[in-house]
Amino acid sequence: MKGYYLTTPIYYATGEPHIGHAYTTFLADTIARYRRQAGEKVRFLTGTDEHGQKIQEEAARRDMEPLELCDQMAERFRAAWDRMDISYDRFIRTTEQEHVAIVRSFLTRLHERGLIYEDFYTGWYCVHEERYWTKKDLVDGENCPDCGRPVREIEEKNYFFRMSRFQADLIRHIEENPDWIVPEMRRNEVLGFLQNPLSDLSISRPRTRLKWGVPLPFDQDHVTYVWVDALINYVTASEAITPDAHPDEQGFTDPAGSWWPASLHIIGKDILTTHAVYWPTLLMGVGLPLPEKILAHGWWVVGEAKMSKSLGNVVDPLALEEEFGKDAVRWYLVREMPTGHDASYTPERFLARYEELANILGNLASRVISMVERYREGIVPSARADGLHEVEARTVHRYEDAMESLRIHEALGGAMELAREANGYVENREPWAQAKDPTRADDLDETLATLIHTLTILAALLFPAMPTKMGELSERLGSGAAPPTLAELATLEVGGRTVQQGPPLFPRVLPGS
Ligand code: ME8
Repeated sequence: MKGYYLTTPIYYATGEPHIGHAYTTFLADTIARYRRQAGEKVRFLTGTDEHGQKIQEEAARRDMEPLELCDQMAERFRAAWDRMDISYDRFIRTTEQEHVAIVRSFLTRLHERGLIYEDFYTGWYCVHEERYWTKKDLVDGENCPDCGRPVREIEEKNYFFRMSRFQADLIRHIEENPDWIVPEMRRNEVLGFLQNPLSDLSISRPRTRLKWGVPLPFDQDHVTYVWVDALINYVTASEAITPDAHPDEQGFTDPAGSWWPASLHIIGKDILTTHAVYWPTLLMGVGLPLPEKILAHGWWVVGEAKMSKSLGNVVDPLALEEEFGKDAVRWYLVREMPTGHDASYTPERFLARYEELANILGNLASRVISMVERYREGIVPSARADGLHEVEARTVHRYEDAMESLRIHEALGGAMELAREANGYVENREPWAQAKDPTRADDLDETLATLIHTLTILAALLFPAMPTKMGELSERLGSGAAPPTLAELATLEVGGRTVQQGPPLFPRVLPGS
């Protein structure tokens, strides 16, 4: 049954989706659609992270029950993704019964394998980041080094997972699999972190302090640390383990027949340690195979500033969607950020990327279709269509290579270059002049057939990133709502198709209009 199983982080059910969440989710959706287009069986997972202190406190602040808040926020995320055409196959919520049962059997298995012990913990805790710090980590002796908020000093009994036992195995795995964490700088970051002795991981919180979580199966007075609970979501949704399975049962020893292991975890660089250190060691602890790849992408800032509620500069993808349409937002985010690196959102860059769609791609489609209508009554001539053959072949080849290596921005940028070349071809061939001269009818046929050929390829390459508009384009080109697969492009014939003009694919928008 195994096909391509890819995941996004499950987002905290405390705030509204913003362009950071949207970016990760668009990237995942683009990859999922690319894989499906290639004929692979795909499982695409996203969802919400609903336990822990952060949720408990946010619910109290809003005078709500935690579950009420989670119900509301899970719906917001789901609605946002539906509006943006996200083709997820499963939306998981960590408060689901099934997930809770699997967290408990995961922990029972670790416990029965002697990998969990009790100890006292003294240290500093950041509620916002849901993590412990030692004194030396703190900024100015009292603030979280990640988010800058004040930490709390606590002393309590915790259960610990013997993470340190797996340090050597993890280092070996990373060294033997150079592409396991991409990009390389993130892999180096993890290897650097692993140069210091790995401590054991606190996996519980006393219920006296935190009620909102999954009770430990072996001590009801403690709940599971939210990160352990959250990471297990990837296994829950893989259907490797049935909720009522005994922890010695098959799923843990042989996940064949399920979606596990994940083909790709897509995350932001902020949660690299949890995914590249906690998660693989926990999996080693229960005996499950490790995910095949982790892509840790970069960070969106707004102008020069960190995006934050307190600065009031959080960019709402739904507001952009309302103004420019979903595909323009998807395009901007995935095309603008070099996969793996940081990027800065500015309204000017957004407009520049939008204009690229309108002036290069949209304009090409509209002028070519209108010439086929005007000069050939809307029927694509059955003529040679290889006027741009070389650049098309090169683009498809590079596109595939970039998609396979997860340089998604590069794949999209390459396709846009092909559209630019096609515009240049129109200028060179001057079809309007060819149309005026009856002796050049064959030339005109060739020009038009070539351009429709190229546009059909563009619709296919850009479909994973912009499914609505490229589906529309494909229909206008007479290829049906689903553009051809990459394999089909090699033998693409466009002669005889009927094309049809429609309203501009990317209407010109005046700033602030
Ligand atoms: O960390 N730039 O959830 P979260 C780029 N629940 N990506 C960003 C971003 C930004 N400015 N801001 C957020 C959690 N993201 C945990 C995850 S997984 C088992 C548990 C994206 O709501 C990016 O993918 O804080 C980042 O890793 C994620 O949102 C964090 O979402």
